[in-house]
Amino acid sequence: MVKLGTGEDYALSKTLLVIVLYFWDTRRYVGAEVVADERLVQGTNVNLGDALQFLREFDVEASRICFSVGTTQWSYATNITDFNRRRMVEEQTLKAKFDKLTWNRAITFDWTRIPDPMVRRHLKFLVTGNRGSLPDEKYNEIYHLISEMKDIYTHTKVCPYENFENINCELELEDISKIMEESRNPLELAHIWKEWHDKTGPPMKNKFMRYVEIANQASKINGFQDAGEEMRYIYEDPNFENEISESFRRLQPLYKELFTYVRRRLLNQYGSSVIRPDGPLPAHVLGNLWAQEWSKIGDIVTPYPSAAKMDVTDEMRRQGFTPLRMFQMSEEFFTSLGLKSMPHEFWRHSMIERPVDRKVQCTASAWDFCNRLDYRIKQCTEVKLSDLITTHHEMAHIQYYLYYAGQPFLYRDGANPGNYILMTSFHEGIANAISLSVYNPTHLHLVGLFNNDTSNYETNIRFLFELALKKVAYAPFAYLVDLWRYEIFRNGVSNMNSDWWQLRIKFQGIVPPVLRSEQHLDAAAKRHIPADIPYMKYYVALLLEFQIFEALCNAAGHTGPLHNCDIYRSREAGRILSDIMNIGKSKHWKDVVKLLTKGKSDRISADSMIKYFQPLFNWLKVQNKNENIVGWMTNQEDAALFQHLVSAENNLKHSSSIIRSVIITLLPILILK
Ligand code: X8Z
Ligand code: ZN
Repeated sequence: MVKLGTGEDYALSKTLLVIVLYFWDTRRYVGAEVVADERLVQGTNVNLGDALQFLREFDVEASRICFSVGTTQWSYATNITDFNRRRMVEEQTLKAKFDKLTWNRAITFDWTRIPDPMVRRHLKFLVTGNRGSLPDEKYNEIYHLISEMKDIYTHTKVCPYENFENINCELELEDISKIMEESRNPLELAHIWKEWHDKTGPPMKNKFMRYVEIANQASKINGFQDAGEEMRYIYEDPNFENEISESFRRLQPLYKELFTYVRRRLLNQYGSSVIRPDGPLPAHVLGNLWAQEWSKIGDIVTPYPSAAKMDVTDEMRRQGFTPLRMFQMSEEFFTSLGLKSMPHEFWRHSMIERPVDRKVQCTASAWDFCNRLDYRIKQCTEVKLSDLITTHHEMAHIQYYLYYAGQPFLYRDGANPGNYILMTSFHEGIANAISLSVYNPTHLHLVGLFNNDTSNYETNIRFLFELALKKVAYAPFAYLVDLWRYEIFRNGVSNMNSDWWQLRIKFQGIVPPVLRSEQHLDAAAKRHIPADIPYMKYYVALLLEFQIFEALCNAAGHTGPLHNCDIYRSREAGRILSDIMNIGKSKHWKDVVKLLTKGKSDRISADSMIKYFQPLFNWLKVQNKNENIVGWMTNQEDAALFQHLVSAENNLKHSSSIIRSVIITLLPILILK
């Protein structure tokens, strides 16, 4: 089953894996060989009839399994009981067995020599991006390692600030995130930051090192230099890394302007004991545990606080909105574009409010049950603007499912996680492009929720600034997470933490608030690292979001600043959307971008994002004109914070301002632990 959103993924337990491996077809290596130029493990069968037969059987069985896994996952997510969990796990076991058997059968074909391009593409999808080539015990081992690292991440609890006896150390990630968003006490923030990073990374470090070793072994068997190269292979484009790095280079000036303005406002808030006027920013004061997006410090840094605010929650409540009305309004947005209504089953089975009688997982998500009938949203909707945006976002995923329903299973979604990386980027790109059209002065005015002057300059700058805290601030983080992983897979595990902070300081201008060493593994404080989930797809999705939005706005005949565009009621925009959604992943992503841009480009690019934020960019340049430096200057103190060879003593002697004060405050804790 396919589920997009913020839901949990359900790992198989260790016991399960043992069962799976027991069933695993040991004919795996029959006829398999590594072909250097085509890289992937493949066999010798080039019979088209055999391949078609195999793919037909695969399609039927994969859809059936997808439906049964989806049904039990849905039951569990909307009614958390032990019984439902057990049923879900049983179905997942069967799916895991099926996945392995599929891989075993797929590699008996020499897909590179099968004459039909569609069949070739299908077979290639079935053999790429998974570790099926490992011998059983190694496959088992890496699976366990990932599941143990995920367990450490999920079960980490930390002690609150000013709790010297270390009692009540029960803060979980949700509580921690809330403190990072809401606290304005830099010492409390540094404490929580340190607690989380100290309790996630170090216990995982050895496991992570072994994981790197086995992942690389699997990729080598598959014909790649290392696991990073295999991760990039999924993008089906040898020039992918260059294209992406070029897009990032283009975004950097905008990021640096935003960074510089935010630093000045943070300096006003916290003073020079916390913020150095020309330096990088410490990771703990940006309203997010990973400093990946900064929207939660809007109250400190957003300009023109008295300009009209786009948050129309109060107005929605005044007008008596309900969750059902929010869903109907979203549906009307899509039908106004000429897209599909939600099917009967959607209204019948979706969970659009938090039930009062049972425990559920509340994170919003959109579900495809793979039977071309059943599509649902799970959302504990509250009457507020952010939930209205989420409703449109999730419904855009359902539209995607509805449009590519006619494609074979593999073009709707891949049988293994590697394969749907780009699908995720397009899914998220489209859903967020729709969100841009809804969370927008023009649209909210048109639907009667925003009753202020939409052309007011300050209102527009304020709006763009708040969005930039989310989107522009996120770009370098989304870009660097996998750069780090590529580096580790390529160069080994000797300086992992200092490599991480070098990238953080280089691309984000972020330093740790307290001393770090090679005992730490701060990248592992982000879920996607222990969970083995690729991250570059989010960077691609970010760029695509704006590229798709601009293309839709052009089709809708929009003129004027891009951020004021609303595609509501544009059949032309709807046509582009349905054309690209229909394709699913049956074509190379470059063909989809070509279609989107009416043949003008086949590249992922930052141009649309820059265009969108251009008025803010101009405004920021004026605001920053008296700054000594736009961006950040690093010095030895910054590097000393994370370079393991530098002793804590040395570091303290040289460090200044914020860093020193935080270190001094935290040193007893550092030493005692
Ligand atoms: O991991 C997620 C989603 C699941 S795909 C919760 N996201 C990234 C993150 O949290 O870092 C969504 C945005 C980026
Ligand atoms: Zn989404």
